[in-house]
Amino acid sequence: CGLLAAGCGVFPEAPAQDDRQSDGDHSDHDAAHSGSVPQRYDVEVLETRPHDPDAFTQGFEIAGDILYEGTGLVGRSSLRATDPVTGEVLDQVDLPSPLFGEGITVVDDRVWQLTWQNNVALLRDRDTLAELDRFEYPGEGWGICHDGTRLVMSDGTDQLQFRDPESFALLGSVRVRQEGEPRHQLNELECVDGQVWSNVWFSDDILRIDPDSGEVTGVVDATGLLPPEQRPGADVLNGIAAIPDTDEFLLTGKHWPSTFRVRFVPSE
Ligand code: DDQ
Ligand code: CA
Repeated sequence: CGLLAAGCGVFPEAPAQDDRQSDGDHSDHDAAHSGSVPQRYDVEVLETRPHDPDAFTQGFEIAGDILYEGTGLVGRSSLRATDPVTGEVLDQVDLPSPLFGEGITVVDDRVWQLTWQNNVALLRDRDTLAELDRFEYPGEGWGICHDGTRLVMSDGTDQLQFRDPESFALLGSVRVRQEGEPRHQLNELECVDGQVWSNVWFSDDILRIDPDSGEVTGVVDATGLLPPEQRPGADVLNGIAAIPDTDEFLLTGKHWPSTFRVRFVPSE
């Protein structure tokens, strides 16, 4: 069984009991959880496409004909406009040191780009990628997506924050629970049809989260997506981009040489 697959026992990141109890909606007897067992999915690979292995992928999103990608690491962070099919970098702006780029999301003619521990979000022009403004926030920045109304942001904890897409003001937050247990280290995000998909750092799980309740309603097991011959030099899975008007996604990872066009298929 996979590390976090159903029936495999305790989650490695499971917190202390009192953390659970502070979330009053979830009692700790099994009956209360039985109605909220997430649907399990496997990954069906439809196509393998090139990806720049130098990219420490932190944000990944398709808007129009462009696959926008944010990269991290100090001195190597960027925002790129790429061709979603060939992976070719069509345009790129670099972040000045010491900024460490994180998630990105497109809102109309702008692009939001988070930073990891620099406490600043960059607002950019979508066409030129040029920086327009900066907004400060507390804590870390990990993933971000736009649900059509709000920004949804992860910060490495078990929470998702909701922010105003114009002012970046904090509107609220929700704690993410899988059968009553917190899921921490939520990373790259993708907003699709009112649901939020999230990578989990150092895990091959991709979660589908109901942003209203914080409930994990689906778990994709992406174990083995990157073939063994491509693993040397590659870091973790990170990068979910929904392909508009399909049920397909592009998935990649940090320093992965490939992007995979995939579909999530229920496993039972
Ligand atoms: N995060 O993307 C999961 C939020 C953080 C990734 C941090 C990776 C640190 C790498 C540091 C390398 C220094 C040479
Ligand atoms: Ca994404």
